[in-house]
Amino acid sequence: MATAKRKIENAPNPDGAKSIRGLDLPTYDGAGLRIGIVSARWNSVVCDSLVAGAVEALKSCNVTDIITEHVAGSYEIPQAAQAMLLTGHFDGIICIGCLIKGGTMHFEYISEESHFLASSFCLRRGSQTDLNWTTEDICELGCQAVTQGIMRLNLDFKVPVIYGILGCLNEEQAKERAGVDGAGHNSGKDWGITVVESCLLTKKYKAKAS
Ligand code: DLZ
Repeated sequence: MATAKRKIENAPNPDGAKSIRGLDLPTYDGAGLRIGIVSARWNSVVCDSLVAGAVEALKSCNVTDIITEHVAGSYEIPQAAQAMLLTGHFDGIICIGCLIKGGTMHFEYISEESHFLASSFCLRRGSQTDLNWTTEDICELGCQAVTQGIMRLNLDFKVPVIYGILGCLNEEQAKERAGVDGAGHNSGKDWGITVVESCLLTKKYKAKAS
């Protein structure tokens, strides 16, 4: 149940410009919920800050049963979350990772389905042969593979699996979205509140369905 009191600040528009965008963050009572966090160690300065933000938000919602696991990179996150979910212990999972575009085309490596995605980009562009990757394409490609894995888990396991994967063009952007060095806003806080909200909704409708 949402209460009027807010314990953590709302998430601003991630691009910093004045707009109506952003997430309203009420406080929920998540006492008794069992939450897993699976975080990548790639770009650990960013991911550690996101995990800390998520834990802070969970605790502000009275969640005490929090188990955090680490994997090497974002690519490993969906499978690790699946292993955790198979135990039946968790009411919800937060997946945390950070993909930063570097000087190489490495976002392609992270994509299990890169060929499928590459061809869908070709089709969208009306070209069969030349991808002409832009920075935005590459970022989108890497994120899409992880996104699809995480979405599958939501529907297969019928519990909330929160998408906490930052897709950033550079380190500065990543740090800002993780609140590193006091910059920007820590998105991990949003994900902590989001998982509680979604778990409570799931429990409410599961109770009605049974
Ligand atoms: C290999 C790689 C690269 C180049 N960049 C990132 C990144 O920016 N963010 C991230 O989470 N992981 C990265 N990885 C690692 C892959 O996710 C994965 O761990 C390896 O390809 C091994 O499967």
